[in-house]
Amino acid sequence: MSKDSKDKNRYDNVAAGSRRRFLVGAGTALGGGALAWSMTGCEEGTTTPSAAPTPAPHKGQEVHAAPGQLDDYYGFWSGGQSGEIRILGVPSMRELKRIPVFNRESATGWGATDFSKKLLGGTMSGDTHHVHLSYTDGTYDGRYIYVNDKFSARLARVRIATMEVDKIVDIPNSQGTHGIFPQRHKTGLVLCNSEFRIPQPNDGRDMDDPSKYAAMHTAIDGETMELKWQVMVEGNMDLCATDYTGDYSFATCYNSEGGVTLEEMMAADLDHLYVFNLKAIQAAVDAGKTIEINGAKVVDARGADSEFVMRVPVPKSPHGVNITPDGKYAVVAGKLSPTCSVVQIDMLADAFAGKIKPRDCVVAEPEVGLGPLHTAFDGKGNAYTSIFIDSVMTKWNIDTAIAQFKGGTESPILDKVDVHYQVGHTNASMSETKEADGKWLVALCKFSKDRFLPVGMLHPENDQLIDMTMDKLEVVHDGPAYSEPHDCVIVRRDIINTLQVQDRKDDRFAMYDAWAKADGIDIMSTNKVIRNGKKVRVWMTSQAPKFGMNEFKVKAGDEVQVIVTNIDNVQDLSHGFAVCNHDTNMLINAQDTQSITFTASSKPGLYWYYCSWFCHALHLEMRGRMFVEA
Ligand code: K7E
Ligand code: CUA
Repeated sequence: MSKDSKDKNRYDNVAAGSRRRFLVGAGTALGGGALAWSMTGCEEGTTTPSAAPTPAPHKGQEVHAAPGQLDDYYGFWSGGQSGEIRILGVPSMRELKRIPVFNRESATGWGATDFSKKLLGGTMSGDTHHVHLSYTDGTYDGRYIYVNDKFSARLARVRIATMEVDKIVDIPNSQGTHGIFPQRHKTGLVLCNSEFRIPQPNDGRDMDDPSKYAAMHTAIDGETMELKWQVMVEGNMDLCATDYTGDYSFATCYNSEGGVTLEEMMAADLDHLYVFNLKAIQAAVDAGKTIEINGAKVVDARGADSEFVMRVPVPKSPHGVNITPDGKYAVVAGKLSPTCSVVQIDMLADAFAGKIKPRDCVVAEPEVGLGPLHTAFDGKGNAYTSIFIDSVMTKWNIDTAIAQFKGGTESPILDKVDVHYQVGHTNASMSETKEADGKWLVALCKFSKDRFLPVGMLHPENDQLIDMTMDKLEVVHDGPAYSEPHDCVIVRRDIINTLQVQDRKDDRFAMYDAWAKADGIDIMSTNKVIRNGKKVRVWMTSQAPKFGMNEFKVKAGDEVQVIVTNIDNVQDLSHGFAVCNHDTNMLINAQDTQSITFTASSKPGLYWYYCSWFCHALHLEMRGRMFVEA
């Protein structure tokens, strides 16, 4: 038997055995067998590549982008523990750019420049899971990208015009900030879930008393990036969503048990979808009915349902929550239940009013496969759910699922396609807007196993592209990805408009302008060294292929700040500024200013500085001498 068919059999056996169980408990398929299988699917020791059979020619949309041909969509991928955001073209899946966010990046100097250091505050790593764009009137407005940091409970914003981070905010009273979602009716609040429950306040009290732990649903103003309020709940929160009207936000709660071990967290057969009533919360905040914890205004909504929070019971350890493009339903993926729960949003008001029970708002619960995680939509009434354990994408019809829940006999399941392997997030073109267009679906697979040349112990992940325009789903591209994108959004290209040269409108420029004013210089033309005790400030221009200054002098151990303005006014004419043997490099785009501060070597001598980004035929000559005097 070939290795492929052996693995296929093993997969079939595990999947078939697991499907018999409606709910998955600790120690059964997810706890033991299937997950363990997914980790050990390959034989031990070295592997040799064995390619899958060549697929039949694809009959759907054009996938390949020929040289010079532009993609129809931008894909914004989170970068997981790399701390970054990535931009891909879809459908070619070509990686176009990485935006450093919470990570220090050598190429651009992000995390080393003065501005980025100020934003990062010395925390130089991040775990980005969820990347979402700002909205106006139910669709993307092309202004901002928001992304979470799960490591250190932060929210960052990227200005789309520059594709650079312009704000980072710390989220207090939170650990494991995971699901985030901006409001969709306008650029309003960005809601952020803390996944890990902690004592409130977390100051050494109640450390080993989980009954006192709580989690925060936090509202950040998407315009100012300031903290507005927090709602404290007892259970942990995972994924986040907002409706299309500004009335509600949602959070899945997989640990309603309040457990602190795996077994405890998986005990209950029903957990919750938390529904947050944003107007009631805002009214309480406005009326001062909040407590203050570490400077945050906190609405305490622990325990029972109230005007602020309602708990809709759903099976079991739910993960993703996604809103249909028509705004009618929230689809909650069961994770440890092979079901998705469909919650009808316009029934929630009656449940808040006590006229019906929260569970009455669940209008469908189709069985979609083992380990459902996230759901995308085509805008035509169909849902596409990623199924982790089965390694499939399941296409199902929402109306048929609702009819089935009422007793109908037609199966809502329309198709299942194998993906390779263990898919986490999925998303589709414009899926999270009212303009969902049903063109391209991606499956972000956590494991790739035999799909690529072996590259050592850590394999790439596999971001697979699926054509969703035909009756049958068809995988049309394997996209190896470095660790570890969780989520992505796919955005029509006409929505994204970026600058070709810097417009100098970010907060950053106010900082440089203030320094320039203090030093009495013209930032766009002056080349000057200004000494202030042990501090030296160097103002310098750059214009291909020359820096405005061929040399400057400092003293050993000086604190040196170099501020470089790129006065080239040409698209893609970027320069770098690197100082030899000083761990110092930064990128300066056309018409941009960047600054970096470093300590001059304790060893007197000559240190060249040079342009580190290729800019001109005489790029190698674009350099100068820094003299470090004793
Ligand atoms: Cu499902 Cu962090 Cu969105 Cu990973 S989360 S998959
Ligand atoms: Cu300037 Cu290379």
